[in-house]
Amino acid sequence: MRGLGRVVWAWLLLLQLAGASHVVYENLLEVEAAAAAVPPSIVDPLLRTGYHFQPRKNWINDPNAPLYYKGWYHIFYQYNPKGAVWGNIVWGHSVSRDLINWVALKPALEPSIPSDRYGCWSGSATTMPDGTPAIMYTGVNRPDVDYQVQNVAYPRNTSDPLLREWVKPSHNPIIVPGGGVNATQFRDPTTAWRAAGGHWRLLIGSVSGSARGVAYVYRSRDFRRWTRARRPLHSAAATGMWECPDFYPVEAAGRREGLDTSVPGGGRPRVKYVLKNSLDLRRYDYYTVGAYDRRAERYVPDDPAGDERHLRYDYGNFYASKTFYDPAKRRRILWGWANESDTSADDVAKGWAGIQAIPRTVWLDPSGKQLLQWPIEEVEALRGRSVTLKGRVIKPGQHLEVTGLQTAQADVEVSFEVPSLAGAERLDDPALAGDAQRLCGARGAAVEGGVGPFGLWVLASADRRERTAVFFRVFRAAAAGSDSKPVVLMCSDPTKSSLNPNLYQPTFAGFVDTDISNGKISLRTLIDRSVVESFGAGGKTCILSRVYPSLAFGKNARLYVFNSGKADVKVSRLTAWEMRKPRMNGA
Ligand SMILES: *[C@@H]1O[C@H](CO)[C@@H](O)[C@H](O)[C@H]1NC(C)=O
Ligand SMILES: *[C@@H]1O[C@H](CO)[C@@H](O)[C@H](O)[C@H]1NC(C)=O
Ligand SMILES: *[C@H]1O[C@@H](CO)[C@H](O)[C@@H](O)[C@@H]1NC(C)=O
Repeated sequence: MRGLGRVVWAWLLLLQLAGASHVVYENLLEVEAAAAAVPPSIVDPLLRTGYHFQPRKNWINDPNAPLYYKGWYHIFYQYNPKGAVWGNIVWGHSVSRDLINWVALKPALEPSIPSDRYGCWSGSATTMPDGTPAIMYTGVNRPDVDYQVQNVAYPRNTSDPLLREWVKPSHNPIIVPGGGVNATQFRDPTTAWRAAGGHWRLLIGSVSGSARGVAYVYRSRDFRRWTRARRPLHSAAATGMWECPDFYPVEAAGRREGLDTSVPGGGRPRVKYVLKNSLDLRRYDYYTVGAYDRRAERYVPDDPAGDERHLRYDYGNFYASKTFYDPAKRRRILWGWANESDTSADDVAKGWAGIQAIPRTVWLDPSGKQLLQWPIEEVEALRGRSVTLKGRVIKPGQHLEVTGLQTAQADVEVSFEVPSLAGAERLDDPALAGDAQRLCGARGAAVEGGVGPFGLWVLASADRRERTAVFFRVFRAAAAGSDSKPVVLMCSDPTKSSLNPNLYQPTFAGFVDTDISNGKISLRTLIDRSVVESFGAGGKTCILSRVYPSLAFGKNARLYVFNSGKADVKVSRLTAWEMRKPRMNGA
């Protein structure tokens, strides 16, 4: 609308200057017609998310120090109280009984002491033996250089379950760079864990030399004086700065129960460890599963090539994540930040930027090789009206609309069955075979395949000019003999998600390490106006995309199942639920 106004106004001005000539008037009509075809602004409030975490307005990034205390869940977040772009960062603070309905409190940490005067950056919470939480966070203490130190803060009143006030003791900063550590690349302390003799350990992310990512170990007896261990817990060449490291134990294969970060490791051979780093170079979160040698204070990934294999929590828009152990339900929960995919100018006009992905329960897959992730069960309390389809066969080139409910804000679970995998395409280009994102870029949702692409078109317009495709594609592995396992690719393709220009709309994709020889695979997608957050094969592969439809929003958003392969695909069962809006920080 604003665009149209500006163009017409410019032409009217020209008209006045030129005199009302016939030619100019004709041009004006043409310009007006062209402008009317420009889609509506992405500032529309119908594109603001309904049930994903965000403050009432302004910019957010990393989730910080998630914790549970006296019946309340707390989430802190990097927050700009003054606008919808990064800057003026403080620790926003919200509390919840159920991780779904949120109440915003005043910021918990703001620059106020010499060691955080120029920044209160990311950090983590650790529960002391007496049950009191402590927050460790990075402060910037110089105006000219981005010099990073680590500080601690404690609750002023431990009787207050909302932990409204935080105190920074005078012995801050408690960790300063030194001994060859790059002071401008030294941040994001982890939750501390207890080692032998009750001593504390924690990690700080850094980079050594130009590109070796490093997680340094610090030790303390009293949580006050910290010294760096001679060798880092782990490091890897060519990975760049390791932001927001996270390190935690998981129960061996298949047990969903979470473990406290300080779980005693001795005598528990069935405990594995996960090390996650947010790679500043790539802006995604990568993890490995491995063993923690407490004596040597070293972490060794099970897969020797793990640091290059690039397992990701999420193959889409998901960064700076952090887990915490929830003692109330004995599970480990993952929070991660998803930024916007529009322009900064759009964000300023909207007045907000950034959301947190739906909190996910994480546990180790029975294979022991990767994690599984699933939206916390509390999300299901938001489910409203639903529609179920059963046993519907989608023929090649066909699609099926799911009608009878609004789907701009919805939760969809589908079980697919492919009767025959015989027609699967051969995956013979080695450059694509090892790179899911490139493979999906080359064989997107619109490229006909053998088995697949099949899946969902979400946030689709009635004419389907706009649609975001979330889908699978099955390939026959090329090299290793005819009996090798079929390769399953999962993609989120937003290249047709909006008629609006200037959006960042990359195809995101990951391989799904699942045995599809019985033809079965499932998909769950949480749709939330400008978020499409998908979980393939029970949470083996997850992809979050941000999209801003110009037609397919509000009541106009439609949902379809599609099959653009050459083989039949059966929807054994599909249930879609409308999702209610929870209390969200007063918005
Ligand atoms: C501490 O918090 C409790 C519970 O909210 C409150 O009743 C008490 O007045 C607080 N004490 C102080 C000193 O603020
Ligand atoms: C520290 O890191 C920055 C950013 O990567 C780099 O420019 C600088 O050269 C590094 N300093 C040292 C002493 O390695
Ligand atoms: C999110 O925004 C896109 C588009 O601007 C950038 O390309 C990403 O790098 C960015 N992601 C993060 C984690 O900052």
